[in-house]
Amino acid sequence: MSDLVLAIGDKNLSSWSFRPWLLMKQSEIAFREETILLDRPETRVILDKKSPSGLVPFLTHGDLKIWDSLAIAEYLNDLFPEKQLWPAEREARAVARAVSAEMHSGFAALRTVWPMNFSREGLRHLTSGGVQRDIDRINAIWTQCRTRFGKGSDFLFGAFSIADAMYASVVSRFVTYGPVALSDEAAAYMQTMRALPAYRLWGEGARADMSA
Ligand SMILES: N[C@@H](CCC(=O)N[C@@H](CS)C(=O)NCC(=O)O)C(=O)O
Repeated sequence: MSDLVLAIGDKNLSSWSFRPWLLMKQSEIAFREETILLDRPETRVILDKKSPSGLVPFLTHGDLKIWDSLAIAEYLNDLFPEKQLWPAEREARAVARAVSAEMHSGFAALRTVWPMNFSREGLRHLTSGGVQRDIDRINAIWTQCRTRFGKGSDFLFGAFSIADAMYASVVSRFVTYGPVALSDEAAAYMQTMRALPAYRLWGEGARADMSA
């Protein structure tokens, strides 16, 4: 049994949990998952007791707890250097870190107005309040990364990387609230992500959470 335990929220809702979960599944890193259902009367007490930040996701490794999606990804990169979770080439790695940090700290309008609702499609499409600006910026990022670093491959930087995991919940939002206008490269990238076995597995979990 693996000594890594990833605590996550509901698969339908918890966009931050989705990122390290997808990274680990897609990179074939063995782990056990622990679900802490959000928005329940008992959620706050459980999170305050178990999670250093009071949020999910957090990763437990022995007596160490690492919280925050991007820090978890960095820790996994340190633990498993052979998996090359960041691109091997220096310039690609620098840009992959930049777009991952931008996702982590930005796109507030998209994240607020279009919250992840993984199992739903065709929800009302509001692009006010900065949402369209966020969509345009993400379209530019996906297009530029695919064109400059990911050409001839399926992902943003060639092989699947932390950057792809960081943008996975945007793919889900575009499905739920779209269609959105994307370049051919960005649209193809979305399809690649949606077809990943790990992405689909998360979707099955999201639908199961909904019917629980
Ligand atoms: N910056 C954090 C954000 C984590 C976060 O906001 N998690 C949400 C769920 S997606 C949460 O735990 N909310 C607690 C609650 O709803 O009570 C990360 O990257 O992991």
